[in-house]
Amino acid sequence: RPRDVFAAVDLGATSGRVMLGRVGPGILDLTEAHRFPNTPVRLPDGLRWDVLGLHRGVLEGLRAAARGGGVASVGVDTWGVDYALLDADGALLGAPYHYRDPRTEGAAAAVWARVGQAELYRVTGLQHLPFNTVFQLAAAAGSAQLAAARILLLMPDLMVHWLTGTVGAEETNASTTGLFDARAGTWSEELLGRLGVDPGLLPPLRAPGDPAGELLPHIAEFTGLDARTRVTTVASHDTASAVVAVPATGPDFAFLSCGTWSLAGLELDAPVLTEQSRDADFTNERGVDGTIRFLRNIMGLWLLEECRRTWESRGQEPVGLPELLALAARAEPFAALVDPDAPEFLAPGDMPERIRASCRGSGQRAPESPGAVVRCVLESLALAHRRALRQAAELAGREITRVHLVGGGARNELLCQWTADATGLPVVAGPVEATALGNVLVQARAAGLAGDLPSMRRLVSATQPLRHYEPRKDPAGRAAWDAAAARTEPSPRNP
Ligand code: LFR
Repeated sequence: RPRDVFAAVDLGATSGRVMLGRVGPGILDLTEAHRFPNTPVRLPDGLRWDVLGLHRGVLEGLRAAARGGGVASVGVDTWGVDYALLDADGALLGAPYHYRDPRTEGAAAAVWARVGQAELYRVTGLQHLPFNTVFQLAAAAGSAQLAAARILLLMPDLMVHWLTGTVGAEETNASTTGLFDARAGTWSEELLGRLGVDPGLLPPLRAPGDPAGELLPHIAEFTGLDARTRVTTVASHDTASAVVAVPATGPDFAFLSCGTWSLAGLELDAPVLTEQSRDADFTNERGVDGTIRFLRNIMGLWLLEECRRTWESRGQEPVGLPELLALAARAEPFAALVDPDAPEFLAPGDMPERIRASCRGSGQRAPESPGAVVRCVLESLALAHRRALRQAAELAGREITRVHLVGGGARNELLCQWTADATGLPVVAGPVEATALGNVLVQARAAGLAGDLPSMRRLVSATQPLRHYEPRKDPAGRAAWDAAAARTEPSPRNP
């Protein structure tokens, strides 16, 4: 069988999967080889990722992928910012922390004492998120673990290291650390020096499309993959892979990558590092081919997923998404709204109660029934999408004529319709599997089977099922969204 299949390992905050993609002229198909849960573990000293379990899931997935034969290459993407530390022997130093672990509280102040917040932004272009790698490292300062560390590997780079034995730092993900110079596209030696981070910890950069090595013999043996199977560097930050597979056919688009997070923004040629952009909490992350993903992180469907987990753990019904969405569709419109980005929503725990507390705190009636809570979450998210996209267009001096909503959220019809209504823009929803498709496309391109970004996007547009949502046009409907938008204020900037 010809070797024309690409295996995309895509690890998300709640599950991991190995997808198989085939690419050719007018062809882009994706099938799932294996899916497994990603369950964080709370240890006495914090919330950790089960990276050994993830590695096992990857291996089982690759073994399932090998059964059909023909796998030419493997690529790995995951969420951003989190890292593992290895010692001088290459051994893993403890289970990596989860970005939702609260140990970073107060760490930003230690960083800003050395490099002011405004200056940090001018170099890195990153929105202040308390869990950016730079703050996690500040929280770890002085620990025995950091003292023993010789290599820091971001999550996808760790998975690649365990498959190939090679070390590298893929640049789209390196750009989420807060240690990377957004303009130069390299680690910032200057920041590392001033923050006291050993530059030797950070591996050399790799770009999407670069070779990442061949499978280690025991991996080839366990999975049944041919020992010549390549591992290819992809846009290893999941959001960067998702943006590759945005099915845009023209330039004036905005993207909304909706999963655990909503990443709302624009693709630009150069970073926007202005004070206005910092004030509006916009981030400049690297995309493929030197592009910049100019976006805002919005708390996203985490709010809904965490509500469902809370209800499920109490044996409450319903927890199924279709049932909850049907209830939300019938609930009273705009009864209560929250700022999805309020810091109190970040950690795991009782989400319905935190939402109610936030509503009471802002003088609103707290949503009681599951339908009312879900309506509150989805309307609040749609309004956050509106605010972020309007600000992005203004800050970048660009016009937006349509919104591409990709990722799991594209299945959520209420979220798609309300995003169209709130923004007043047409929303093209899909593909749901944008991240895995972007992963596959970059591998296929390295093998000579795909072209530049616009042509990869045309292929996605021509082959993947998409749904179109038009914004409501009736004046009363539009006025209701405008009034709701006026009620929602952005959360106060972090101190
Ligand atoms: C999405 C994502 C976001 C990043 C967040 C934490 O999965 O990668 O882009 O801000 O997770 O890493």
